[in-house]
Amino acid sequence: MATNRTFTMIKPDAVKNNYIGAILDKINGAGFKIKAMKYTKLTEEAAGEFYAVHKERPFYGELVEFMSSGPIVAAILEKDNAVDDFRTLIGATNPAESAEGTIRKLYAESIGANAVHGSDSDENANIEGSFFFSNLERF
Ligand code: 3AN
Repeated sequence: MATNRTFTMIKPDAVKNNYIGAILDKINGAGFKIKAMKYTKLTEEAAGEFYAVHKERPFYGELVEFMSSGPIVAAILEKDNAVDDFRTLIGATNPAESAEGTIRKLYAESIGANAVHGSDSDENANIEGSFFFSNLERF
């Protein structure tokens, strides 16, 4: 049963390339409401914890280093079928394989520096949102 919330980060590459505004515009234009948001920077330790599920994957070190390399925008988004619809909006992990018009196709640099994160399940959306936001920071 799908819930109506997902979690996203605008990653360091997209922040550095001045795409925050363009990406938020795509998100709102696709019908997502912002329920929580912050501009922040992950320490290496926090990035390692956030991506702990990928610990055994060969790109884990690179991923942690990249995600702690500069500021990000974290947000909780709301829409019917939020998790699946947001993953459709952002496109495939590798921007070379992302569909035309998707956020990663438009704004990502590479498979690692791929502009945005989107939760892959309702359970992870909840865990990831709670990693960044207290109940007092969600509206
Ligand atoms: P997605 O974010 O599309 O769900 P996952 O869960 O397979 O993709 O991977 C998590 C993150 O790890 C990706 N967003 C990407 O930044 C990074 N990543 C995935 N595959 C690679 C790879 N082959 N090389 C470097 N980074 C990768």
